[in-house]
Amino acid sequence: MQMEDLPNEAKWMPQYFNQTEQEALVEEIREIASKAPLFVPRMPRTGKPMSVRMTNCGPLGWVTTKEEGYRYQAMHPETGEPWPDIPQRLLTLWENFSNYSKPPQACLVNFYEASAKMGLHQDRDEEDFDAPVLSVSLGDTCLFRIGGENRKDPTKSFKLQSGDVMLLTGKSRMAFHGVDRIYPGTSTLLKQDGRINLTLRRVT
Ligand code: MD3
Ligand code: FE
Repeated sequence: MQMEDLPNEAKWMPQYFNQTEQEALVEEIREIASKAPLFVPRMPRTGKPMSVRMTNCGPLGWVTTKEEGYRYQAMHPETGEPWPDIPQRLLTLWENFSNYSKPPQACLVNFYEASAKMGLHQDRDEEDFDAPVLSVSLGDTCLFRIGGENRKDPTKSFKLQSGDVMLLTGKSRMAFHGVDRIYPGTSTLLKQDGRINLTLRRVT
């Protein structure tokens, strides 16, 4: 398997999941979204909608609303139901690559339509910054950008394709990162244009 080093100790495993595994993952995500529907995340205070839609699986899920802002919680913000379980193949991925003793507590599912993006940000709503973040890309290719711990640090851009896995560990855990664009029509994995990103995390 090829594993590429990115700045600040991030690791990139292009095409880690093969076509069959990607199809199985999409089916598992569909089942999750049927129980825990995609919701529109809203910026704290302004209530401005983000362009991605989200859901979660695992004991905790990341949510954001105008009134209560960014947080992890055990229930879906609209249905009030607990999140579905994290699929076994993602728990196995975490066991194989996280180098962390405890299992992930949250798996955020981001769905990007062709026009969606995610601005440069840091992930800092977790209490445990020692645990890595593991990310899986499915569907259309995107242009991903990662920098350093300060917003002004230089960034590096590259394309993430369906089946790619990234491990954010060490200094990269606090790196600014974002998704600048989606390239619609670059994958036939999903029934529609768009991209799914899964992030596995430890929260507490
Ligand atoms: C670098 N997701 O959910 S995945 C996010 O493609 C998020 O949906 C993007 O940023 C996406 O917070 C990027 C790659 C990723 C995930 C978490 C990171 C990169 C990261 C945490 C720290 C540093
Ligand atoms: Fe992030």
